[in-house]
Amino acid sequence: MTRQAIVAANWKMNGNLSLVKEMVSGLKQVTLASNVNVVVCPSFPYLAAFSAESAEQSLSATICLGAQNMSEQQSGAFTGEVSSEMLTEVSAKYVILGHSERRTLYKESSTLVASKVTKALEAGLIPILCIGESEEERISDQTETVLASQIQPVIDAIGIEKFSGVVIAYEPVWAIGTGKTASPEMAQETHAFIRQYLANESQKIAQKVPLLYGGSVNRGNFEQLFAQTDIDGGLIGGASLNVDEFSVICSAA
Ligand code: G2H
Repeated sequence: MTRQAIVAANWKMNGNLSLVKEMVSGLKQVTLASNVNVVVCPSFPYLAAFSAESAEQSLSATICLGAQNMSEQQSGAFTGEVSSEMLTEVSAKYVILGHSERRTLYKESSTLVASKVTKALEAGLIPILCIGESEEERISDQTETVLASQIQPVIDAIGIEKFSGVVIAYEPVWAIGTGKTASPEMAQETHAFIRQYLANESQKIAQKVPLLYGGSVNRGNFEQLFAQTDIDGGLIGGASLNVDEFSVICSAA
């Protein structure tokens, strides 16, 4: 079975209108393999601009827009929050949820993340559910327990069947923005565990869910990572701010 491959750009709190224009122009030159979707996730203020620029330059529909977070609430008095419907109105198709920076810096629990995944699916968005262990957790052999504790609340909230509409990004926290990358073998072993964890509920769904790797992916290491059996693409931070580097990764994915 050929799974959907995805290369997603997580700009975090970086970028500006110039980068939006440059990225759309750069990606317009890229030829993607037939099973690859590219997702660009700029900060909220640039979503509409990316959408408009994509339309103006007639960007391929396989290059999509994503947000970096959203509220689990529908609407109302939640100052500073952004709803799923606001995202769909500006043509976002994906939303990153539960990124480790949200979990650690903003204390988002796995239960809250599960509520956000539920809300995103209801709105027709594709959640990119981020999971990953810290360095201490890996050293103390807790990786699988931690990953299970991040996946299970989502299964409990949506049921395994609806997991067919979810993408998982495995991002070991110790590899994020540090320049340290998991070796391809280590990443494959962990991705295989994640797929098996889903397979314990449904083999069919487990084979369908795209599993992305994230954490200091760049033009020098992506090929070996993406060549692994259970790695279906990447969630890319720092290297996605460079149009040339990101384009190279997308075109070779
Ligand atoms: C991990 C990743 C993108 P970077 O956070 O989600 O960032 O590639 O800079 O490690």
